[in-house]
Amino acid sequence: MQTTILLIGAGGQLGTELTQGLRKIYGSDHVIASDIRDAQGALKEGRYEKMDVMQRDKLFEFIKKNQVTQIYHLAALLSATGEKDPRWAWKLNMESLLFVLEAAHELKLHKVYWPSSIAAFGPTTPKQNTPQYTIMDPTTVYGITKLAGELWCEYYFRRYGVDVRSLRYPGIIGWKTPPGGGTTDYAVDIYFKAIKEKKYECFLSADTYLPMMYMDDAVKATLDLMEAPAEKVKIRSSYNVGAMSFCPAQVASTIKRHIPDFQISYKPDFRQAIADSWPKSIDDTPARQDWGWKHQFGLEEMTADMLKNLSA
Ligand code: AKB
Repeated sequence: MQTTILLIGAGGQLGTELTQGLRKIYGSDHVIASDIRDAQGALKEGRYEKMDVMQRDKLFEFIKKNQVTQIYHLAALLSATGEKDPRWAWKLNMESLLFVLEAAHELKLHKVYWPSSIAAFGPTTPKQNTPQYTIMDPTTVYGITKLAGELWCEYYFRRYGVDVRSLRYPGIIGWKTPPGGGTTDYAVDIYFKAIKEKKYECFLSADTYLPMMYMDDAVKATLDLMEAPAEKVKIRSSYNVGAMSFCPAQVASTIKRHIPDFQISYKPDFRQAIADSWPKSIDDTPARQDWGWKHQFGLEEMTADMLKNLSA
């Protein structure tokens, strides 16, 4: 049977770029982007379905009708927006994952991808080089859904043999689509504002270190994991993946080397407590050993690429 991939939540920051990456590999006819909203930008250039993942029957019907073989399920409320409506964040993030896992089992899909996050860790997790296996005590509803979701993925793999794969993303930084409601969003906003206004007011304090990754690396990590032979994917909850770790003051001084009159000020809000509960850097040895994960971008290379693309 040929491969047909459905991306759910494709209109988001990562979904838009993953759709483009998958279309390059499998061809536009074999990749269906979907989201609750109408298609935007590059998503219009291929197959697109306006779809609400919470409508289980319609989702199942669509999968059958289109002979979908793989799902990338990216729809979720992130850490900051989740705190505004915890009950809805729980319902959307958990029920949609269960619908996708049930579909994978009942309709015999070949593979499922679901993203976890550093938000699955918490205040008593070791903060430096956070290991793959350690204390996980998330404080946000988003983090709770990520930890529970990881356990559900592993359960479906062990009990039903569903080939489900997952990564614990750090903050992801890209220039094509703005992020939507996360705590790491400052690291994207700062570049947009540096170009437009030459100044930025940051909602985290100057020395808040967090693990981060450039979009190109995030897409590469996801595709590398999904293309790896099943026997190499030894962790079926979710893999730690790292690339770099920095704080707002470091991004600001890197930007200043390109835009000397750039100014940053700090006004921490409720997102500070969320950031303080997360790891500062990640140990991703199992991902590197099992399926060869290797990042390419550090802060300097990413800053040069972000500013070049945003200016253009
Ligand atoms: C967020 O900040 O909520 C996300 C994440 C780290 O999962 N970017």
